[in-house]
Amino acid sequence: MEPLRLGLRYAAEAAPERSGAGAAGSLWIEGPLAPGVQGLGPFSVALALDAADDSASLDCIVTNRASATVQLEAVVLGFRWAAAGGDLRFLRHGWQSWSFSAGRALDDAGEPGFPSGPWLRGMHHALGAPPADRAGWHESDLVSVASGSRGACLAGLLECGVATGVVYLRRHGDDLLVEVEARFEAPLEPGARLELERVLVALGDDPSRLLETFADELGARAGARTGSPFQAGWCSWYQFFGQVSEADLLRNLETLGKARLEFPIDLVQLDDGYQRAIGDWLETNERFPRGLAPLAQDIRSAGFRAGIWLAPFCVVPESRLFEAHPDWLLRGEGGPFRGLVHPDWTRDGWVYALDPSREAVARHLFRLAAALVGMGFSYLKLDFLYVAAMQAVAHDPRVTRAGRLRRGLAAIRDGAGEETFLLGCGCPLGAAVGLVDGMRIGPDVAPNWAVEERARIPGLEPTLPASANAIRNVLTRAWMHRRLWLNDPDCLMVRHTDTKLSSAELTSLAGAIAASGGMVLFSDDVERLGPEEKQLLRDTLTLAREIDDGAPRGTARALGLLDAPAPGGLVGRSESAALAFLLNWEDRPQELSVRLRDALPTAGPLPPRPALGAPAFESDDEGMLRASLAPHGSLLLRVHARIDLAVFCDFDGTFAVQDVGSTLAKRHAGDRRPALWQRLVRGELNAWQYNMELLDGLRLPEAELDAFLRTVELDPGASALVRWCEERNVPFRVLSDGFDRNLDRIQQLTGVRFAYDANRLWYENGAWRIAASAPDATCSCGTGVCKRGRIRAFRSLHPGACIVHVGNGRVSDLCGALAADVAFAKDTLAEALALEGVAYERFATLHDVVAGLERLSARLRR
Ligand code: 9PG
Repeated sequence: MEPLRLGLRYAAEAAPERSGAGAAGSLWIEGPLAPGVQGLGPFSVALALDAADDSASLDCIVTNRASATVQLEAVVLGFRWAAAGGDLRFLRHGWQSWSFSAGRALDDAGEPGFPSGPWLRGMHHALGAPPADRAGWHESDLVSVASGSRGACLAGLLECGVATGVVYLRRHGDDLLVEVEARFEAPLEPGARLELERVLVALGDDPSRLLETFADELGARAGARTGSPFQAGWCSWYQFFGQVSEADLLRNLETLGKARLEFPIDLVQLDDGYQRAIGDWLETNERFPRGLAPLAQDIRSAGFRAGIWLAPFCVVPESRLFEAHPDWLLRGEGGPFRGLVHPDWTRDGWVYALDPSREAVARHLFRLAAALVGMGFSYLKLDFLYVAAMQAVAHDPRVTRAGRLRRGLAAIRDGAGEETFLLGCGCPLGAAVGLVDGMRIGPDVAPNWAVEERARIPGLEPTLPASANAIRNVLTRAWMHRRLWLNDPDCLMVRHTDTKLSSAELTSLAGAIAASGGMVLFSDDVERLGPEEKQLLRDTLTLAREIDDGAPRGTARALGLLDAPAPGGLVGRSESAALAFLLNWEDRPQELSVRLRDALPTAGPLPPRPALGAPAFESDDEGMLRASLAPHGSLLLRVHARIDLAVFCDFDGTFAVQDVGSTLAKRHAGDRRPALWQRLVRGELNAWQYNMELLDGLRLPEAELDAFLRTVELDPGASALVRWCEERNVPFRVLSDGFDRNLDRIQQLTGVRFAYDANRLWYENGAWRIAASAPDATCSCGTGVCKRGRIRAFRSLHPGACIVHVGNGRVSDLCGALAADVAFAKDTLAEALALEGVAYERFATLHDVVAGLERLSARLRR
């Protein structure tokens, strides 16, 4: 990659209403893209270049040297990729959640014209109209990667809420020209100094890997929030849409409570349809007679987290907010700016946008989020966020479009607090990193495969609600997961009624979600689901969680990322297996094949197993898999990786210093404990029955448990152990007779992620409830999670693996230690193993275990 040119787009006078690409009066000036300071027109530009072997980052500072304010539209950094090779394709990445993202041919035609005008184009592109001099260039928002016979090349802007990045690409003979436009679109006062976000360019072999590196860097710079536990829940939208009622929600809540052990979800989210008017989010309409607070309380007492949808920047004239604060809106030509058209939301269809560049608006957003959280909602789905960042006139023109979005989101984050899960939706991607916990990465799913005829709008088809559109982006944006946030692939639907989706299409949606390892919210009327539909739901939850489990970064990669019309599939990896998803995009049956070895080089000896009722398939000695797939049908295969070494580790007293369960029991059931302990010693109770007697029904306030969990410390070598395993692809799993909710919380508090098996814990009607998750009646351990059982199950899938168990207790760890090949032990486990005459390695901290594993793996390699 060669640096080529540095350009500036600007206008001599600040005129925000004219801001935008190639507006009349817009000037262009350029110089060489070279490190150091250069004068360009009224500006001085300082460029720092940090080049490594196959990547470079560029930081640019622009100062206005003139005596008048100038309008800086964009800073352009241009590069040449010499002799890029033939057959170039590139990722056309869209601006916001719903925008089209997929590969295209890098032909000479450039970005296709948009048939429905700049305003609608501006809904999905950073720019409503590209600069006139970009004719013939291809365009991509935030980042792009091009790939051909000679490798791949990435360019992007590490957006942090100042500028908006647009990448332009075009062929030039044998070369590829790539230019990153950092769109600033704001005035720069005399002497003012602007530090732009870093531009990253990189060369490599694999486009997915380059995008993962880009996301790693962006996530690190913008402080991405990637540590939330796996999200599993229910959402009202895709079953009830805008007509949802309180009765619908309560009915589903009740069914979900009864089916808690069948469907392991902990979130119930109310979507659009409850509010009095768009803008008045704290007031409900006649279908929600009791208002929001009692509903949040009902959801929480039933043992679920309460989630709610809102479009915090949207306002309609029917709202009290519009009436009270007409001055809070972004402005357009001759009136308030029209953010979008939505006939279900308002009489005349026009929806207006709040202007977060105003202090008062930021305060309002803060109070709104705080009020919802105060009612008991701990999950906010923030929708239609792009309206705040459209090309419109703001009260304070110095706040850029990305800055408006970021200010608004920051106010919501401050009001909601650190513990609330914020989901971005319809959201420009770059500027939201670091503020949201989850992000919708594609168009809406729908109970139909393709876009409905009546909903078509020329140019918008690939972004409109349709399951095929949603799946496309799940595949092309898989690299963002747990690098920028948790990916939300949008809802799973499993019903066969109230839908036009065929069985094959439903399963394809489920398979794409599962292999992506993203969030799983489902949207069906639960009591109407039949046994097969429930099975599909359960399996999808299990598989997606397995892919997401423990990995600090997303693992899923598209198969043929840049292929048209979309990637052929997706491979997600867990610590010991992979899920390969292969989709027939065609409207007719088709035979498809995939070479598994390319997708997963370390497949183990066991044959792949179909998941989610995948169709029959054939495989040959070369590792080629073939299947006949129905129209829009798919193949989902579970492939077990080849494993030489695996580590299972106890939690209480081993991975963590404290014993969570027994400390709680001591403190809060101290009076009952001695008698129960005697019964346990006498063999009248087994370990799980002891837990049930002690903890099930315990009336300890949630906040008190949380306060205790904050005091839990991990062993000093805990994160080193996890890292050691991660770096060597050694599966690591905590096996605990403790509880899922506590382990999730401790992971969040400590920032150390790990996969685990543990019992279920939830808070229902003011008391804690527990359920065993993997007991084994044939084992003498009597625990809720029999460690011998877990280890045997693993061994059956990975014959030949050397299995290590690490533990400290004689009750729950003994059967695990005996089932493993190598035992690390301390405390009563060490005593028990010594008594049995079983060899073990003694350890004091997990640092000792790391050292022991180092020796063990050296022996295994010999
Ligand atoms: C509620 C819905 C759901 C959904 C959101 C969002 O382009 N469009 O016309 C378009 C319409 C609706 C829409 C997205 C795009 O849905 O994604 O999950 O919350 O709002 O109104």
